Amino acid sequence: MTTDNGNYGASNIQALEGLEAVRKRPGMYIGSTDTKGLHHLVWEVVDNSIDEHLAGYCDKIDVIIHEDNSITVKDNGRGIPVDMHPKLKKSALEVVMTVLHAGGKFDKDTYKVSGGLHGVGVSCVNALSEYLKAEVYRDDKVYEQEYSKGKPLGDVREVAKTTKRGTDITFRPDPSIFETLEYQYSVLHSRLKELAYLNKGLTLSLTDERVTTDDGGFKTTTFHSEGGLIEFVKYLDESRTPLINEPIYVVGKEENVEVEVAMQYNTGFQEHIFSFVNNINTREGGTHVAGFRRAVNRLFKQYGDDNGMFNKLKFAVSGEDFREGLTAIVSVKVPEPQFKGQTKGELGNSEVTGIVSRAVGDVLKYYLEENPNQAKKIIDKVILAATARHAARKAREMVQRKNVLTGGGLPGKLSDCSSKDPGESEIFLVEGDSAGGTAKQGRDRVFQAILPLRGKILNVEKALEYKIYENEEIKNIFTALGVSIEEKEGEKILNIEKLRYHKVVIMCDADVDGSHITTLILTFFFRYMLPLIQQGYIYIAAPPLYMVKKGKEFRYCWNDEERKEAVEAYGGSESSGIKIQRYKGLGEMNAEQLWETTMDPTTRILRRVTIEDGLEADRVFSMLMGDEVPPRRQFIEDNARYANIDA
Ligand code: 0RA
Repeated sequence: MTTDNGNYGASNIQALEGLEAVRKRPGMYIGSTDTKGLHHLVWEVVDNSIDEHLAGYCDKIDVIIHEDNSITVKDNGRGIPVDMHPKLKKSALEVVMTVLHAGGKFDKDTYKVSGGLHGVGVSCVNALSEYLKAEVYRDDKVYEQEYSKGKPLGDVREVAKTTKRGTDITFRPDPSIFETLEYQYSVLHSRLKELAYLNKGLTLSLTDERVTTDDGGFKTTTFHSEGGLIEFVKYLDESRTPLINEPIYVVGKEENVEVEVAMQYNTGFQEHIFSFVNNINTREGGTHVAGFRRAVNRLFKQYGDDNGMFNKLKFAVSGEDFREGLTAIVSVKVPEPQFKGQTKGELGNSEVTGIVSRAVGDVLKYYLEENPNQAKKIIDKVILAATARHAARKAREMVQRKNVLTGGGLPGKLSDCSSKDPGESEIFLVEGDSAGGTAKQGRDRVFQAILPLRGKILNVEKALEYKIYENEEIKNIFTALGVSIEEKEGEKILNIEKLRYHKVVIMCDADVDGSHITTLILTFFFRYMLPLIQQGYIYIAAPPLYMVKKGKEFRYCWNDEERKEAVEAYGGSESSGIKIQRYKGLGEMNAEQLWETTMDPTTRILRRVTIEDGLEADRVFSMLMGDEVPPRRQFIEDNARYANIDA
């Protein structure tokens, strides 16, 4: 950490665009005005503080949620400059806060999070805040300026002397812009935790002043990682059994590109590669991931060949065999990242492939030479993976060929709808044959199809891949939906061009077994049909929990609060002529009831399945469906209040 202020002057800051545009079309700048956009405001400010850390000037960032859902982000960076901007005749602080894209850091040699993927600058946060205060600790003085909807409420003032250095930004999002104003602790928590792993040595904290603890303080968590990515990989693999004793760790730097990788093999079958560029999660990978894969393929292939370890195999090993049971984090810092792809989640800089490949290759070469026992464990697993892949392909081809032979025959258990327009068609995956029967009677057969699933479907998290393609229920899901797995250049891809329904609705009982089955089905979609989730085709039906009845009048209720309201509306306490029926299963409703509560598009509640945080989703699925019991129990305890536990 250095303590000087660098060679920064106000003239570096350029004025570009007005803030009215941001208020007129906020979605253009922060993506949306829903809860995602609301949280985006925090990341915009935190990103600027992280930049200070990357530049070597900041090792502490505090985020506070105040009681009124306003936010303060404090850092001990250099402090936003306050000197006069020569052209604009305004303080640099005012320029940074009121002029779009005036972040002020145009130095190409520094790594920037802000101005990267979502970076639109703190001025956007200012424009979208009913109130904002910037406090700057710089040159032994405290400066302050306040704003409303992006407009200064006065000049920058010197308000005190100080020995501190840094910036505090407090903002209250504008209620006329945002659909919701409530900050979610868990959302801020998971990203700040991730940032701690990605920036070892940096301390971040989150305080929630809306929640007081038993000792009278506020709910607060501090994030700090000395082990960085090594600890991150261990955390992600928490509920998996490691294959090698310690993660393999890579650091390297070439042409101003910093490379950091941690990788661990576990005894499972999935590949989990997460990647970051300047701390931003690149969901679609890119050149850095390509470089990593190249090195893994090259080094393990070479090692296996040199030692005659693949001699017994009757077919060639392929790239994915080297990545089965591999969990890795590839993090690079690139001065001028180019993002491409549909959601700008893919790194495009071509020079990065070679740089990562060399850095990882050097370490792996050394590792394999020095650790022959670990190397053997990995290569044995690669051989097993190749064998299993061969079997899985045969099983898959068999299923898919059979479909072609029988004219793409649909599963016998499917009661299809008459519409052939996927845009209006829905399929209900229903727990059990009996509820399936009721759903079949209750549905609108024009656009609603029913596929009953027998009991608990296979836990794909634990099963070998070929078992999955041989499983009756899973085969039925593939054929009913009209999707298939194809191989292109050795990579498996899901072909959803012929998807037959744009709503795939999981409909299970509202009890513990039902939740378990829902989770099993979701795990399957997450691991094998992820694009369907990503494109918003997967839904969960919400059958009611109660019917409250008095005489001929009745109401359906989806939670305990509604039940209480209904009882009150009928003018009584629960015992006084009021009947309450608790629906334990779909089977307790008749066809008409199931239609009007759960299937009728005009009255039903459907919850669309979305993925907020890919890394966390991955970890949670593995934990819920994996072998280790203690983390699962902990998760269920922590989240019990979200679920309806049925004793
Ligand atoms: C412009 C220039 C410099 C730093 C910052 C802005 C800055 C912005 C934020 C937002 C939150 N915390 C921040 N910390 C710094 C460079 C300053 C210099 O060179 O002295």
